[in-house]
Amino acid sequence: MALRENFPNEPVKITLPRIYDPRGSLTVVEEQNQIPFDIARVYWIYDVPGGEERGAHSHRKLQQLMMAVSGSLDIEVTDGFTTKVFTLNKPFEGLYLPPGIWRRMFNFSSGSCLLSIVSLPYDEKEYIRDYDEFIENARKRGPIITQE
Ligand code: T46
Repeated sequence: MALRENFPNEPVKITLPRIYDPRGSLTVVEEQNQIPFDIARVYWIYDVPGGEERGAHSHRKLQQLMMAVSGSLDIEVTDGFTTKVFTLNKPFEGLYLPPGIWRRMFNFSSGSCLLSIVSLPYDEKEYIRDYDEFIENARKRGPIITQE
């Protein structure tokens, strides 16, 4: 069965392949192998001043994998019902986010770099940046995040 059919439809941390070598480690992400979507775009966030936050939006259809390829940061995610905080601090760990998740990134360490691999080209119309609109959509749709 294809990875996309088996993959959890909620925010989940995944451990990526780590290829050890005396020369250093290498981590790889391939579409339909570690992630359940085809890669349309890659961007990275760096030089974040101490105390700054980013995000505060959700996506209508976009799926993504985020990795702290250096340093660390926290990501708070909510589906409008349940809120969780994930810490990214290893270059071989990623956080998968399906559509419909409001996210906020904070606690960026000095020198951190947040790499994001996403399923769609950039399109501002694909964002929900208004929290009230997000909550209205969430109420119509129902929960995404499994409560532990
Ligand atoms: C997300 C987190 C992790 C572009 O022109 N092209 C792009 O591909 C992106 C991602 C952004 N932009 C422009 C749009 C804004 O004028 O760059 C500016 C900053 O974007 P934004 O305020 O959305 O940045 P963040 O850090 O709040 O969010 C970004 C992504 O937009 C978002 O999808 O999940 O990083």
